[in-house]
Amino acid sequence: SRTVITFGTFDVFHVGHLRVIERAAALGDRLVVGVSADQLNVSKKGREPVFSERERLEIVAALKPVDEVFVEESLDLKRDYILRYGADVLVMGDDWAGRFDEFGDICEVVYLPRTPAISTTALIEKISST
Ligand code: C2G
Repeated sequence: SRTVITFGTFDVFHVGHLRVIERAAALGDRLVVGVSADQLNVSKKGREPVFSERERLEIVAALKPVDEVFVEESLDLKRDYILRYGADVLVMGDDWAGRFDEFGDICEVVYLPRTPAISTTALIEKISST
């Protein structure tokens, strides 16, 4: 059986998140999702997520295509996570294209096209301007 792993913040969960998760799941038999820790977000994006890691984890864990979730504590642990969860495929949206090619020695690396015109940042701007 084929295990797929993907990572993300999944803050203010939207259809772009759902679609990448559905397409990732379709590439294997079991989908494991690493949800970025709050602290990782502060260092990565310079702000706290709207929803806490516990809330984001709870939402992602409840999705039908998702078999297992964990907190992604650091971007530098990707190789460890791939090995720990026995992933055969690493899937990321193509905003990360090329960034994880180094893991091609232990798994297949796939970048999927992002859903156009939707992002958490755009949503936050839209909501705060109304
Ligand atoms: N995504 C998408 N379409 C959008 C928005 C997001 O396909 N319109 C995808 C991203 O490409 C990513 C996933 O949804 O694969 C999660 O996106 P983010 O929550 O923005 O994740 P990010 O903060 O980039 O975290 O280790 C990597 C990081 O933890 C990824």
